[in-house]
Amino acid sequence: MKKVITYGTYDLLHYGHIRLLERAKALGDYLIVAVTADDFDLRRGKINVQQSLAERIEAVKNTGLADEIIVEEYEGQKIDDIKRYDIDIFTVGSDWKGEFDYLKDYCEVIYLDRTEGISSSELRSEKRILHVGIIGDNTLIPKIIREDTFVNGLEITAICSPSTDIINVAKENDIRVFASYEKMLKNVDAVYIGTNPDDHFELCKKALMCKKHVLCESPLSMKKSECEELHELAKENNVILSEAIKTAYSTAFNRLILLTKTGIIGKIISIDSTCTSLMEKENYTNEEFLLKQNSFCEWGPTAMLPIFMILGVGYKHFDFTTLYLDKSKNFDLFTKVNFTYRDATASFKVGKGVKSEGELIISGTNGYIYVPAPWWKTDYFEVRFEDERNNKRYFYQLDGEGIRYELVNFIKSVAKNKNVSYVEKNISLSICELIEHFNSGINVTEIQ
Ligand code: C2G
Repeated sequence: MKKVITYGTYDLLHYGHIRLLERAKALGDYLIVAVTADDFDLRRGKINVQQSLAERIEAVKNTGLADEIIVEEYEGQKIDDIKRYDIDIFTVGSDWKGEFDYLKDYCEVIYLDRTEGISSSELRSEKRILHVGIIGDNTLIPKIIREDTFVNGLEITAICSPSTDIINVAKENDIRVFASYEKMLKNVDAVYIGTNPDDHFELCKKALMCKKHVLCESPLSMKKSECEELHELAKENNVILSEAIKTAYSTAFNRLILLTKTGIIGKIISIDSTCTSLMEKENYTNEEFLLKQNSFCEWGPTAMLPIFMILGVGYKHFDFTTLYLDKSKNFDLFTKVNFTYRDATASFKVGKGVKSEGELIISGTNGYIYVPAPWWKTDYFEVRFEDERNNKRYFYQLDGEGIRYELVNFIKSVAKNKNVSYVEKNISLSICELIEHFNSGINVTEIQ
């Protein structure tokens, strides 16, 4: 019996796929189709796959052409499969010509002509493209413009920014520059807001009232009540309001959160996170410091994220210890926050005038998870136990610091007309609430 194997994603199964499967089947007596797992597709840069693995397998099954379906999960698996299933012929479309010649050491390799004029990418892009305008001058904007090129279904078409550097990047990318936010809103379907957080509320409000979808850097506002108002406005106007914290979309971070829920380190008793980026004091005047985001606003949302995602937002007590830049108390050089929960404790440290190790430690009754600095853009973490022989290391790919998946998630929310953001509404509200307490000086102890 001649055994044939072929591989593919088979997203939105179409005529081109079916023709390939028919010809693959005709090459032998038994056809194995390997469908790529979501993780494997992510690792090889296919991030816009629309259907789940289960749906794609179902579609291949329904063709009736596969005698057996397997899942492709790792680099190098093809060699394993060919040996394990005793394969005679490996085949794929001619778009891969030459790529799999190394398999000739194990079986015959045949490239079948690709069917012209149809592809999953075309089918995906037939869905409406979301035109996004950017407002602001934060350092993430050039990264967002770059990451946009990897994401189907979303195009950055407009920008409104006080920064000439950002305007230049926009011009290089053929993005239309607007002097007025209101005018820009009329020309887009959605906005990304990356301004000073003091302006987030007003800018979000304007966009939502014009029925534009919003992706806004965290915090959405300086007050919890305003944050609530924004979520309500999004609902009333039937548009998406999504809070941007890129770490929430990093694969390693997501897997870590899921892992804590499996009980691998027992009951979680303590979480400690640290985020700092030093602005050396001798290089800036106090006026220059005050023009920037303070430590709490810039780093607080990221530092709080693992605490709120794992322990929830129902803490019983909180307090702040802060070192301010000057008497205005508008800029905290360093802040340490303690939370007490009924059954756990947590703390985070943020600083732009103090440097520390940017690590995340989650301590449990059986062991702990250690994420090395800078934990907020990590591709790696370790689960550690008393008996170090049981320690486990986890590695994941981090594309675009999480921004790429943040954009993909935003289009998914818009397409589904349902907010599937990883920063849920209760977390969004709690971030604003804590910032409001801090700015009002509630439970703040100042150090000098
Ligand atoms: N195909 C084709 N004609 C098209 C589109 C796709 O013949 N118009 C073929 C591809 O060449 C491939 C198969 O259909 O052999 C599945 O295509 P995809 O789902 O796009 O998967 P691909 O990314 O090509 O995966 O490591 C190799 C991969 O697993 C192949």
